[in-house]
Amino acid sequence: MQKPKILIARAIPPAALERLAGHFDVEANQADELWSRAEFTERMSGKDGAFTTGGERIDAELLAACPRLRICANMAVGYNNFDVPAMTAAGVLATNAPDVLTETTADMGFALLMATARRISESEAYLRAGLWNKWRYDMFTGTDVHGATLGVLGMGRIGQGVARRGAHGFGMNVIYHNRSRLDAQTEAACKARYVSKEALFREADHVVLVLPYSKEAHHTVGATEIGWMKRTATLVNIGRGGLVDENALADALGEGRLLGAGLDVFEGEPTVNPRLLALKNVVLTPHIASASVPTRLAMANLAADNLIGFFSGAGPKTPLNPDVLNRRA
Ligand code: 8YV
Repeated sequence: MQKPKILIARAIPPAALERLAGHFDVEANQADELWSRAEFTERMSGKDGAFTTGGERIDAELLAACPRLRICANMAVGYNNFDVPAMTAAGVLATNAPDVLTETTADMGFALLMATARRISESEAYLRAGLWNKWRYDMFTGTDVHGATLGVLGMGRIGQGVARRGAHGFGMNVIYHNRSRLDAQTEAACKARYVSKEALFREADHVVLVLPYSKEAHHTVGATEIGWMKRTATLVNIGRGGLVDENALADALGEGRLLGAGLDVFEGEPTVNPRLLALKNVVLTPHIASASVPTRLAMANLAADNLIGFFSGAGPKTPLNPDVLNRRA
């Protein structure tokens, strides 16, 4: 029997590629070329399945060009690159890669929070530039993390991980806002109190954004929300760049209306708004929140499990539109 044909859109850990090659007729991209939309569509057109990362857009237009396609497995928990309703309509299964990256990503949220509050990047740049010639009482004085109020916007698995770190590790007073309130047991485990969005921005000393991106969530944090924040507060974004109006943020950071920001994701990434690059009080990292060696391997293996499970009949582990499976059954 012919093996299903799959496209692996980007370079992936070799161990995951080896597994996939054992099950499928694989077209890989270990050279990690960035294909144009036309080239990606062309390569996808004869495939039964695809291994995608967060960057490949799967929408009605692409699906129309790929009549054989039955599954796209994303190596990311976020799936704003998928038009899930269009995939469901086309009978194409969508899967993502949740859970395996929760703690690693929460670690990074906390790392950015600390680096921002304690001005780590700015002070390191100063030292490396050879400018450090004496101690001063107010040199790079930042703000405290321990005992401060942590506001988590988006209290899914990763948000809860950030909240637990703050509450249990740093004695923080944790408040959160989410589309729906968590059950009492989960709130207790995170020692977190539910507040309105406005109260979160007004009360928090450190705000961490961990909500998924959708059109409705575009610029969740704009001039109004930033205006609610304390001048001594920090903002961390490990969700998606589009959640924040970067120009409003740059205005506030530049005018001293906010102490600092820690950003792992950007509206036009990998291009970064030059206004952010020019500011000292912002810590910038290139979308690496899930980037530990074991976690990236686990994410790739979960995407591979989804492809292998789907085609073997055992079933995918983390389907986003399981209706597609029921329809096929
Ligand atoms: C990925 C992420 O590394 O999982 C997500 O949603 O943002 C990151 O962990 C990125 O999307 C590339 O796949």
